[in-house]
Amino acid sequence: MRRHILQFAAAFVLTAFSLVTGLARSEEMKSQPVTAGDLEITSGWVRAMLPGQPAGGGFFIVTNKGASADRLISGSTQTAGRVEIHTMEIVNDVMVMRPVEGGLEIPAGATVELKPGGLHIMFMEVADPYQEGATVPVTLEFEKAGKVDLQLPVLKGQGGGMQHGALDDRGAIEAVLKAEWDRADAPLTIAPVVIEADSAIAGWSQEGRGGRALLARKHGHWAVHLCTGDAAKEAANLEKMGVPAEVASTLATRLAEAEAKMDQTVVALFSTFEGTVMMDENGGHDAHSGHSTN
Ligand SMILES: [Cu+2]
Repeated sequence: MRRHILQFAAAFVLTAFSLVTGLARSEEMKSQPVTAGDLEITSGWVRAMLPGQPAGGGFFIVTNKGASADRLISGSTQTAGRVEIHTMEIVNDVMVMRPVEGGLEIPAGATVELKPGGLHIMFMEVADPYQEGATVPVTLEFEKAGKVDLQLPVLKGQGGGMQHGALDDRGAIEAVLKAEWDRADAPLTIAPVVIEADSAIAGWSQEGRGGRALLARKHGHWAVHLCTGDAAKEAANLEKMGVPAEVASTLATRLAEAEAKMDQTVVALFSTFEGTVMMDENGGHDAHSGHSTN
């Protein structure tokens, strides 16, 4: 009885102050602590995905209370084709995600936080994008602690003081490109990504080749419209490709600014893509031949 009253009181307080304590409330909604050997995993959650988005991020905090290091080596879930461990860092003003090679070390006595904008697990090939309010069952595998089952609530991305809208779009665009072309033996590097309204241009490179992809957002879902090379640098060309005039000039300006800050040997790869390859509505099978054009 006493417990019920406390719960009611807690719920009331949380509701009454939800505007100012939004962050505390979402803390509350994250997964409960799970212990496995010397490890404790807390505050797990998965970011809600947009319709059609094929990949999404998952986050948690892991504390190693033992005297020796452990290592997160893999993850799996029935809800995704595969789970990868990623880092995200800003390189020349551009967010770059890459797999953590050899697993993620959890040093003795340390707490490692997977969080938006940093380390995360990435759910790839998600057939049914995760919706807020759902729960994603995930099995993590650690070198010493073994397999750990987690139930991660799906929450909206939250705070952190960064431009989350832009980051979410960038993440969605990277996910669309990676789902199509990234391979373990030929990692796809995506940078820069410039976005204006419902249009975006992403530079990509892979195995010494590269190009610029023009993406369009329809019904909240980014898709590759076409792959090209230098044609994407000119606003007039972007207009011919279907980008509205004001958007085309802004995109071209942003692209030039972003590329100017990059390693120019990478930018030079973008020019090696000859011609323009249109993608079909679903992201496109022709895309493969397009990207392997020398
Ligand atoms: Cu990732």
